[in-house]
Amino acid sequence: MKKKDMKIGKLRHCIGGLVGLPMVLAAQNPIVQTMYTADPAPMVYDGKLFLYTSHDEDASTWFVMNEWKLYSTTDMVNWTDHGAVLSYETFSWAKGDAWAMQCVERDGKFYAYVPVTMKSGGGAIGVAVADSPYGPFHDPLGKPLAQSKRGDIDPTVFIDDDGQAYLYWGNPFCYYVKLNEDMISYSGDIVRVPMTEEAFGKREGNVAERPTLYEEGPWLYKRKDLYYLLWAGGPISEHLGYSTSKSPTGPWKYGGVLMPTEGRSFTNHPGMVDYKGNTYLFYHNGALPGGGGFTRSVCVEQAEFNKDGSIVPLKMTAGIEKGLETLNPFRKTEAETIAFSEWMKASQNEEVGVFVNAMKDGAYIKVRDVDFREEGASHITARVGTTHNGGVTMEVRADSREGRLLATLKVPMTGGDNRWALVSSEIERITGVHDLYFICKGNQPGRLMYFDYWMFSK
Ligand code: FUB
Repeated sequence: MKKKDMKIGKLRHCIGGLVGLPMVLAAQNPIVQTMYTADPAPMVYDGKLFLYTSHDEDASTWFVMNEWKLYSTTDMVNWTDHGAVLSYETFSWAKGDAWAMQCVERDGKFYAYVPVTMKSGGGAIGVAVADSPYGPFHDPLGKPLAQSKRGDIDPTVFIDDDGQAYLYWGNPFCYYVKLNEDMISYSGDIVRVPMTEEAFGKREGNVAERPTLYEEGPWLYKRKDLYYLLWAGGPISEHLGYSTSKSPTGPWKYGGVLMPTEGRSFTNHPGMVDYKGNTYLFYHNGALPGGGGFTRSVCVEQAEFNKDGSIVPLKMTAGIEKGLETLNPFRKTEAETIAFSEWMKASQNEEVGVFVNAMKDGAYIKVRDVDFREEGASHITARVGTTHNGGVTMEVRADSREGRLLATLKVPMTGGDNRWALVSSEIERITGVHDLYFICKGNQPGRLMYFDYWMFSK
């Protein structure tokens, strides 16, 4: 079945079955509020958690997805947007459909495995390489890496302790190959994983080609000596399930439901990683305003394991409650480092890279656990701009949107987001750890202002 047919089939099942999910104000989930993101793929490198995602275009009524985005964190509550790092156009032989990808590091190089639709028709798995997690990525092959000619989507790559790397992918079948050490070729045949009830559980109802719960989105993860294959399970709306094995190639044993269906998106997609002593499950739902099956948002929960290695089932929650470290306000912090925001949209350009746009009066950014230390801060600087001639300000407040007012910065007319102004203000000294709020004010219609970075000084 072609990529498109497969998804139309899914859509038919989901129409009428969507459930409203209230936007939880001041929550941590979804992680990204400044655009729609899906298919989270976490990667830990050099002390940082990187999160690659696909990108659902605004107001999509289909999987309109052209590029892959990158976010990072060191505290699990403030996430920095690094913009689009890869697009289907990276692959000269592709014509679109930048769906779920995963990036892994090997010997200081970064390998991004992606599904795309080929110019010649049909889907395939490609690979792109970079010297840094931020890119730039290039296509070393100039052609697909792997292709089964049936449901070639959702690649996941895992490098075992002995150095052997495995590439899994597929919907409705699950395939794998053993990657060579160069990570851009493989040895042996493509293996189709036996779709047995023992491996993936039994599906009820119309099971023609899908006798098990496995649907798509495999993610390979290892804990102690046990291998976990997480996947999105059917029938739609999807839940997350998992299987375990003593070997990275199976045989797999069905482990149960990891996350039941909920959350206003008819797909879900797992990504699991260990970071700073915890294990995190990333997934997506339709939690943002305007969110749904084609306008999704990535979220995260902390995962726990039972003594026997089984995973404690997870519900979708408001997110991580406690940050892992504090943020230093005396260093330049990008405006796109965000714990939570509303009515803010992210963009990027050549002048400043990624920045955020306030789309209406009251649009705000929350940054968590900012540590002014005992010595405190008495001065703030921010790079901002607007196309409006007066009447636009940005309030900086501590602890809540109505909390202590530290500064009201006047935003000068710069004339476009390729022109910026540095504004600054003395503030009454603030010490200790606080959440910060940047609240954009003004009654002008349309985009109110744009915001690039901020920094405090003593
Ligand atoms: O994002 C497009 C597709 O939806 C992915 O490839 C699937 O895993 C599902 O999330």
